[in-house]
This record gives sequence, C-alpha cells and structure tokens, in this order.
Amino acid sequence: MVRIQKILSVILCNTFVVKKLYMRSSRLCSLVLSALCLGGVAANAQTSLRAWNTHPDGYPVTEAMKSFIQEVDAATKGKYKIELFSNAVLGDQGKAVAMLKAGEIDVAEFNSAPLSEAAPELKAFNLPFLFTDSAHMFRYLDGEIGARLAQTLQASGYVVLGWYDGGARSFYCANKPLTTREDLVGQKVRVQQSEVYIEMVKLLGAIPVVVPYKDVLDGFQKGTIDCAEGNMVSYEATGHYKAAKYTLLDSHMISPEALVVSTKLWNRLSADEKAVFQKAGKKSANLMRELWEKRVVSARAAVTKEGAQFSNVQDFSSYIRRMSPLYAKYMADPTTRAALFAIVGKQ
Ligand code: BDP
Repeated sequence: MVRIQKILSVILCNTFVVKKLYMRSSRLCSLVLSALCLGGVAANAQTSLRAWNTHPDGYPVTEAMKSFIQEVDAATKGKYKIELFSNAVLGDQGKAVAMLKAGEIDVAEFNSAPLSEAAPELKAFNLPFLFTDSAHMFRYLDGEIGARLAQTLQASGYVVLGWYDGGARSFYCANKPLTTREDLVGQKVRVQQSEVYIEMVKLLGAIPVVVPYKDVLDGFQKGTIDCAEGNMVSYEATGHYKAAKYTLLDSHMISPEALVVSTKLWNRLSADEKAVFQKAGKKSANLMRELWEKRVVSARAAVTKEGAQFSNVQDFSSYIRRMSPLYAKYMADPTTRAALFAIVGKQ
C-alpha cells in the first residue's frame, strides 16, 4: 500500500510540474496536487514491518511480542507499524530463520535450536544438562557471554533485542510410562531441526524424527512418532499432553529463545530508533519471563488434572555421561569452545 502511494505521488507530482510549465495551471489544481504530494511524503514516513511467531494468543511469547510492538509504535509515534503473524502462519521456524536473514520478515522470536543452525556459536547454549534452570542460564545470557553471543549473532544477520525463556525441556511419550532414560531406547522421538537435538536423541538410543512444531500432534495421532520433547507450557498449549501423557522430567535442555530483528532492518534504523527498539526488547523480555514463571505452574496443574503423569530423575550422572561425545565435539569446535569454556569454567 505504502509503495503504491509512493508511486502515485511521484506520478502526480511530475504531472504537476509538467502542467505548471506548460499550462500555468489554476491555483485550485496546484493546491489539490500539492496536498497529494505531501500525502505521499507522510505515507512514506510510516514503515510496515512483519513479525513471525510460532505460538498462539495468550502464550507468554505472543503477549511479550505484542507489548514490544506497542512500545515501538508509541515511542516512534507510529512510524514503525509491526504486524504480528502468530501460529507460524508465515512458515515453519526453520524457514522463518532464513526469511529473517534475507529480510523477508523483520522481527521474530526464535528458539536457540533452529537459530543455531544459522548462527552456530549458539550451539554452546543448546548442550544437554548444561544449565540447571532458567535462572542459571540467564546468569550467562544477561551478562558478558550473552553480549558477546549477541554480537556474533548480529554478524550472522540476527540482532538480539531480548533473551526470552525457552524453559526446561523434557521427554514425553504416548504409549508407555517413562520413568528412566532407558524407556526411550528404540522409540521414535520428534525433535526440532537441530544437529544437537538429533545427536542427543541418538546418544539416548532413540530414533530422532524431525517434525515441524505444528505437525507434532498429528505425528502422535498417526503413529509416525512415539515421543517428543519440550517445555511444560508448550506441552499444554499445543495439546500434546492429550496424545502423550507420560513425561520424564529430565530437563535435558534449558533453552534460550530470542526476540530478534534482521540486521538488514537494524542497519536502516537511526541511533535513536535503535535505542527505542532495544529498550522495548528488554522490557518485553522482562515481561515474558514474568508471564512464563506463572504459566509453567498453571500449565502443569492443568495437564495433571487431565491425566498427565510425571516421573522425576533421581540421578543425572548416567545421563550426563551418555552426552560426553556431544560435549567433546563442541569443546573441540572453535565456534562454540569459547562460550562453553566461559560457562563451564564459571560453574
Ligand atoms: C517451543 C518453542 C518453539 C519451538 C518448539 C518446538 O518455544 O520455539 O519451535 O518448542 O519444539 O517450546 O519446535
């Protein structure tokens, strides 16, 4: 629409000049035309942006993104109008990660797993059993390591405006009670498109099956997967608990998520606008984390009421030993080594 207005105003302004030169047009005509030309300038001043999100309304991520959008709108006096496309309607997360980099979408909220496929330094944060809980993870993300990580992500095309909470991810299965990792052996486990997740599932003796988030419930119903893994809030929001009621609370992944804008958009913003986006991003991350804590509690209560069953892990040592090839691999990799050393060294 804005583009059409721009083209129209250029045509009309040129016609005006032509008329003026050749016909010395009437005062009324010139007033009408200059109003249209000015209208063109005003329309140009507004920029429409598109935001991608995989979650539904009411989900902490969605609500925090809405607050970001309102904040940017208010602080730039309506210059940046961001339209939020939720429920992955613009495409699956893997595709959206590529779309953001290409500048086809401008704002998004990504899980660190698909994002790390485009920005491998993030893989250090995806290692199983690295963090005990979200507070532990944020000690690093909100500090120097997170700032360095954000810098490398920016060079890869993603400007982090806020670290969101991806919660503690655990395994859940449809057909048999899960009380220990051995119950996963031979099971088809849905994972996100992510090298670390695929490797982790293999190391547990299970079969990784990459399925887009929105198709997981269908996968359970059709029997193409036996198990999946995810956090409590998604488990409830997606209805996965209806198909897979046995959860092993192993919290194998405490995963960061990030509110990002494309480096392409970022480079077009003025210094003042960058400050506005950063402030709004930080504020939305704080809101997200607050909403998240409450929702984890209510989600667990809701699914328990519906019959979901949870087993706790008593001893993590054998789980961690199983992951040693993954740790060795990422310690040897120059892209992830520095961040891993910094995290492990400070434990
Ligand atoms: C959800 C994350 C989302 C992931 C999804 C998944 O918030 O970004 O894509 O898990 O498992 O909890 O695919």
